[in-house]
Parts: sequence; structure tokens; C-alpha cells
Amino acid sequence: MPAQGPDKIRNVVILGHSHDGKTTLAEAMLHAAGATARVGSTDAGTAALDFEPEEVKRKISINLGVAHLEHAGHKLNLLDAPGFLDFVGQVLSGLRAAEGALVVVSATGGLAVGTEVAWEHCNRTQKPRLVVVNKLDKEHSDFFSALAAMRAQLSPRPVALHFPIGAETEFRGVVDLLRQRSFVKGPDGKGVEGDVPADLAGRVAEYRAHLVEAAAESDDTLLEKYLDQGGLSDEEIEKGLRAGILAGNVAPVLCCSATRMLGVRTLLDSIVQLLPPPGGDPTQPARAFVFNTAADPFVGRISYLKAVAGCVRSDSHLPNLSRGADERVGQLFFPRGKEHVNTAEVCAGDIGAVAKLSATHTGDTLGGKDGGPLPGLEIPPPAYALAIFPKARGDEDKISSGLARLAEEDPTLHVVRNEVTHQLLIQGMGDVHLDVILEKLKRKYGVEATTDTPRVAYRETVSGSARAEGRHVKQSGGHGQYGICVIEVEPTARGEEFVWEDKIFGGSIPQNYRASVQKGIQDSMARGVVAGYPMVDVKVRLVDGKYHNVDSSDMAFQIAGSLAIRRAALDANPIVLEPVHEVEVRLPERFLGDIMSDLNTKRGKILGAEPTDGWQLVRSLVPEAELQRFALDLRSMTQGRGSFTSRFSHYDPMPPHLAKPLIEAYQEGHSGRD
Ligand SMILES: Nc1nc2c(ncn2[C@@H]2O[C@H](COP(=O)(O)OP(=O)(O)O)[C@@H](O)[C@H]2O)c(=O)[nH]1
Ligand SMILES: [Mg+2]
Repeated sequence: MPAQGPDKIRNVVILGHSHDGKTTLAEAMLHAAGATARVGSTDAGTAALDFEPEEVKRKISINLGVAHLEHAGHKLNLLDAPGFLDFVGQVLSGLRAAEGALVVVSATGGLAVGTEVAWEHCNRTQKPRLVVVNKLDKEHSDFFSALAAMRAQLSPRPVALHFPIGAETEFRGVVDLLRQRSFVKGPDGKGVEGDVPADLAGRVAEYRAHLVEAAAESDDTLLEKYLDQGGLSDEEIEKGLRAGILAGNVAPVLCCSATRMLGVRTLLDSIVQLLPPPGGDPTQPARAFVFNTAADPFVGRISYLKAVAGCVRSDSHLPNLSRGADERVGQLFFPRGKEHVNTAEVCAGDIGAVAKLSATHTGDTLGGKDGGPLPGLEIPPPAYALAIFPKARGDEDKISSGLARLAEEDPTLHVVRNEVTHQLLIQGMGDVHLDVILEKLKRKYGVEATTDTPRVAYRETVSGSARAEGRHVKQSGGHGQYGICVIEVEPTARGEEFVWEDKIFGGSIPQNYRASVQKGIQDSMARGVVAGYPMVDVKVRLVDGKYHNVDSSDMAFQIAGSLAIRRAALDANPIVLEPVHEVEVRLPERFLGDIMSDLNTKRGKILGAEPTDGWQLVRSLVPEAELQRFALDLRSMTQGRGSFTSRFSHYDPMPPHLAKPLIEAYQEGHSGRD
């Protein structure tokens, strides 16, 4: 493909509800433009864009599919995003690289959650968009009710640009309301352009009037002219539409059937005609943004980049401004699914990819005259976590290194070790996300793992005071062991961790052995005394003891200290402290009652609820133990519309009826220890 200026490029992210036909439509566009020899099918597992085994198996897109085609003298880069909510990270990557969005909607149902979510993504990122109503070949499909449902609930309000032909009987093609021409499939399968069918003329005129009105409203001078003269020229309508789309006030709606390849060329025309070009100056020094990464076990990392200025050249060096490193750029290519079309350069506005960058990650900026890096990607915080264990002993290192590689390609995956529970945790967007991670771990890095609900990092403390003796005396022959200490414990203020008081008068324990007692106590507390969790917020007073000239030792006093703290703590009303999170839930108003009662059963405290245009923001404090499945519960409760963030707030005493079993179970397991 010849080098093209930015005005001849369109970068389009394809968004929408899962299963509404995004990937199939992208495949249809690639084939219609002659970029692929046959139409890939997601059902048969032959889609160029869904080529990873995890995608083929589930028949869903997981990764952002990137492919290019040429149409009407323009280069189109298609970014096929997954509709499944767990893979929002890939949607954000696609949004970042595209100037325009194509929202795919099925003509067979009401307004789907995924459509609403896609709409919000576009609104938030101010993305000009086209909507395409797909599956019009299906029985019971209905373009007009799909349009009405969108017009009733979405803002900016969608307006028809296409009118379906034969929608009631057999979908055959479309009328372009702007050009007032019809496009149907002829007997030889080729597209045939013609006049508006006479029987549709009345309704076509009615829908065209809406379109003209929407175009006129985008611009004051156009509106004036429209009101004065009662109409606009075709050029003015197109100009008005483009302005309205760019400003986010108009969203034109097209029709198609991806599987029948109907309406696909007119869709390509509209993308070229109505969505904005990327901009960028090819004569400036090269500068590129890395919007996505794929980990390939054979090729290594593949970085997807968008040139924002100049031309990035194969076999060159560019500074990575985000990491302050020099990066060697090898062979550049234009991806078409897993197929790579090599290129010598990727120029301003265009999208390309390169393998084996050494220091560069998703969100990084390469090169550029103005020094600083572009803002990185905004990645939502993880919502769901699992503890991960190797199936085979000794695979710990393989798991860690495999996960580290997977986290490089997926910024929504976090791998952390919990310092209190010592568990390795994987955190992500939902259960399917983490499921896919396990599968990739096995396929790409040959290591099998199991998962479990993470242990909660409880703490323990005392709520009363007590006095106890720790006695470690063994003097039967040889060098004996002798250490006796008496301590008193009481709670401190929350957060003080540990307070040590030496109240020994005289020399019942010499100075150096007092330090041994303290060490024994603190080591025990770190390991857990009553329930196996670190003991905190305890004041320990050393009040008395005994030593022996010959048999006493550092170790004997350490053991005495640990015995003393265990006895004292058990007598001082031990309690378990649990981590409490501040949780902020955002959800549509109609779910407010449901979320309140759910948070109630989760022992949550509601701090407040704030309405913001149809949505509610509910703030609450919820124990971590109750939050482990919250992402899944919230999703099913709100059909995926709700989202939440949570962050650690503080530790609170756990209710005794929940703490008691933890303490008893631990004591049973450790009763023989001293
Ligand atoms: N009848 C019909 N089925 C379609 C059409 N487009 C997609 N499908 C089917 O819808 C299902 C989901 O398609 P896919 O492209 O994977 O959806 P995505 O999740 O939005 O990418 C598959 O079974 C497709 O064959 C269409 O225009 N007509
Ligand atoms: Mg898909």
C-alpha cells in the first residue's frame, strides 16, 4: 500500500454488545475491500481477527483485533474490540488509537447493556461515532424498533442515515438518505446502485427530514438557512452532519447484514465520508504511542503503535520517553489479525506494529521533538482477585515469570504477593478474565495453576488486659535452659502496633535477656498468637522474672517470652481485626434499593448516596471478606451496568461470632506447640 497522508486514513474502533456481530462485520469489511480472500467466521473459528485459541474456544473476542484495508483511496485501520465486560482494557486501547467509533447493534433485541456501555465510552472519550444496525437478514429483526430504542435512551440521539430495503420480507439493501440512492445486491452478487424504490419514497422522505434537521442543528448558519429556505443542499447536509458527528451531537445509523455482506460497502463509504481523519504532521520528527501489547511465546512481545507525528522507520532507534530508555525498533508491519504485512515505515496518523521492543510497554511514548511523553492509558482498577497456586510442586517460578509476561500484555492484570497471607494473587476485571489468564498461562508458558478465594489479611489484638508467666526451664543434665518472665498486656490505640515497657526493678532479669524476652514476644506476634495472623496494637509490660547464672540463655528467654505472650493474649479477650474497604459503587438509579440491601447483607455501612443524572454514587464501608465476589454480584444484580472502586480504609474488630471460629480452629491446630 502506498504511503498515505493522514487525511487519507481512518482509524475506527468497533464497539458494542457481545455477540452483536462486530468481528463478523469487520471480517465482512475486510473481504468487501479485497483485503482478505474469504470472509472469516467466528462460528467456524476462521476469523482473521479472533485467532487466539481462547477466543476460538469461547467464540468471543478477547484481544483487540487490528486489521487494515483500502477503500476509495483511503486506508482504514479497524480496531475490533471485545464486547465482553471483562476485557475493557482492550476497549480502552482501541479507543485511544482511533479517531472514530463504529457502534454495532443487533436488530433483534431491545437496547443491550453493551450498547449503553459502548455509548458511555464514546461520550467519555468524546469519540465521533457511527452506529450500524446489524443482523437485518434475521427473522424478527426490526431496524425501526432498534432505532426507536436507541433514540429513547441514548444521548447524543441516533438518527437514521440508511433506510433498509425489504426489511419486512427479505433484507436486500439500503437507501442512503443523504445521497438519496439505493444500493442492493444484484443477481450476480455485485452491488447495484439505483433510484429510491417508489414504494419507499414516502417513508424515505420522512426519515430524510430527521437527518436534515440533525445536520442543520449542528451549525448556526446552516440552521438559519434551513429555517429560512426550508431545506439544504446535499453538500450542506453532509458538511453539517460531519460537524455534528465531530462535536458529538449527531450519531448517524446505518443498516447491514454482516453475514450476507449487505450494506457493507455503503458502510465503508460512510466511514470515509463522515468519520474524521487522524491528523498529525508527517514532516515532524517521529513520535508514536504504544496503545497495546500482545505476548507471543514465539515472536516475543508485539507492540501496537500509532504514529502521531513523523514516520517511524524499521531498523531505527527511538527514545522511550516514558522510561528514559533507548529503544531499537526492528521490522515494522501492518497487522491484519495474525498476518503481518511488512513495511519500511509507519507515518503520522497510521497504525502499525513491531515485535521485540525491549523496554516498551502499553501506554509508552516513543520519540518526539517536544520531549515529554503523551499521557498514558487510563486503566480501571482491578475488581476481582484470586489466589493462585501451581498444580505441580516447584512450578512457583514458572508461574511468576509467566504471569509477569502476561501482565506486560494486559495492563488490567495485576500480580501481587500479599505480605500477610503470603499468597500470590492475580487481580483483574472479572472471573472470565482470570479464567483466560489461567488458560494462557498453560498454553503460552506451559504451567498449570489452580485458584482459590484469597485469604483475608486479618490481624489480631487484645481487647482486655492480663498478666501471665512464661516459663522455659529444662535442667536435666548437661547445659540446661532457664528463662522465666512475667508480663502484662493491654490494648494500645489502633495503629500503635507495639509498645514495650520495661518495669523490672532490680536484677530479676539482666538487661541483655530482657531484650531476648522482647524479641521472643515480637517474633511470636509477627507470626500470630491466637488466630495465626500478625498481632498488633498491644502494649507489653515486662514486670518480673528469674534467671540462672549458668543455664540461662538468649534462646531460653526468647521462648519464655513467646510462651508468656500466648498465655497473656488468650486471657486478655483476644479479638480479630478485619480489613475494611471504602467502596464506591456507581450504578443506575433503579438499582439503588438492590444495592442497599446487598451491602447490608455484606455487613456494609452506607456513608451516603449521591444522584448524578440518572446514576447513583453509593459510598460505603465494607469488610474485605465480604467483597471477594462483589464484582460478580454487582454485575449480575445490575446486568453489568454497575461498577465500583474500593480501597483499603482501616481495620475494625470482627464480630465475635465470626472471630471465635477462627481463633478456635487455630488454637486446636497449635495446642501442642509449647
Ligand atoms: N444472521 C446473522 N448473524 C450474524 C450477523 N453478524 C454476526 N452474526 C452472528 O452473530 C454471532 C456473533 O458474531 P460475532 O461477530 O462474533 O460478534 P461480536 O461478539 O460482536 O464480535 C455469530 O454467530 C455470527 O455468525 C448477521 O448479519 N446476520
Ligand atoms: Mg468479536
